[in-house]
Amino acid sequence: MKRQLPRHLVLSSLLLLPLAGQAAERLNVLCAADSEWCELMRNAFVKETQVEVSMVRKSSGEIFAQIRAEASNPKTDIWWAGTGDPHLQAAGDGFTEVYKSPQLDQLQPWAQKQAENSGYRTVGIYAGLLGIGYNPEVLKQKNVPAPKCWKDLINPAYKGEVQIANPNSSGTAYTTIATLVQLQGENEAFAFMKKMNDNVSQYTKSGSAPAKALARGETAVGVTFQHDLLKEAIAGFPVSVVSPCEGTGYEIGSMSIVKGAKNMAAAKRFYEFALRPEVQSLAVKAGSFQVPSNKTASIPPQAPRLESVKTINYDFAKYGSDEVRRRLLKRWDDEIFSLPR
Ligand code: S7P
Repeated sequence: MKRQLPRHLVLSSLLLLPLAGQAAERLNVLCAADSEWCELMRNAFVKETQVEVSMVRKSSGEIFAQIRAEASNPKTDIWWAGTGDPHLQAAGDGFTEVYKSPQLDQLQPWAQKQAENSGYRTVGIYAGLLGIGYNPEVLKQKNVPAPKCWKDLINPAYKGEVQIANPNSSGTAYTTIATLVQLQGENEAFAFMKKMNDNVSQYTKSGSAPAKALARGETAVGVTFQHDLLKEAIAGFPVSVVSPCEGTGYEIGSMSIVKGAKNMAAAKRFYEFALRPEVQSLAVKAGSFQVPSNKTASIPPQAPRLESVKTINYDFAKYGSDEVRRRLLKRWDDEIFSLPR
């Protein structure tokens, strides 16, 4: 004889089915901005959408390496923030998804250009200027002058007093190499970096670490983004910001959806969320002073503006290409990182 469940149990199990089947929406984010801003974005998105977000902060080069390693079985859905070159390299290598946001025409021309350059596999979310920082108190103690130009970084007076990141992990440091190469020519830039190596105390993992070391008085001079230096200065630390006299490079901080993302719908929700003007305007609450890409987002009054200093005409398509980024990083490993310090 067939055994049957009591009728009331069958009904209640049926009623439970859609609930049980409806797993909470999830999203895995790799974030390359300052951890305070990453956290703010995560909390704001969770509050609005109730999506379960797992977010990890890493430097741009590290994220690129992770996404490349996971390409056949992606664990990440969206890569938010970080310098644009590795986003462009990932686009060129086919690791990221083509997606054209309906908000694209609301973005600054440089953010739209970043999307075009990548075949719409990435998009600009903010812009930031590269610079040199110094701690005036440390310089005074050592009785050395403040740097004004890139060329000052090879002054022997700064021996052991310069911090800059390792370009393999750090997008900031790769932006610096690409900037020096565009300003001086490739061989000249490598000769310059060799001389600068005599002054470098350490190549940090993260690009903003030199700004934090300056704030703590652990180094006299650091190369990093001007907004990361400004964050320390605004927090009250003795950090001064210099836009190098020869001209400087800049980043188009970017965002990309990972190809084959397991949570594609949630990734697109986050993408649209991150392009909205009121969401971009939140950055200042986390002490992030980049220029936002949405034309109607508010620009923090302290934000270093691209048009206010001498900038190079940064060739993002070239320096974000797989061939050029890979080659410059290898050359840096072979010719600079291998040198004694
Ligand atoms: O802190 C903000 C910021 O400078 O961090 C991003 C950049 O990837 C720095 O991290 P790494 O150099 O460690 O990769 C920039 O995009 C952003 O402006």
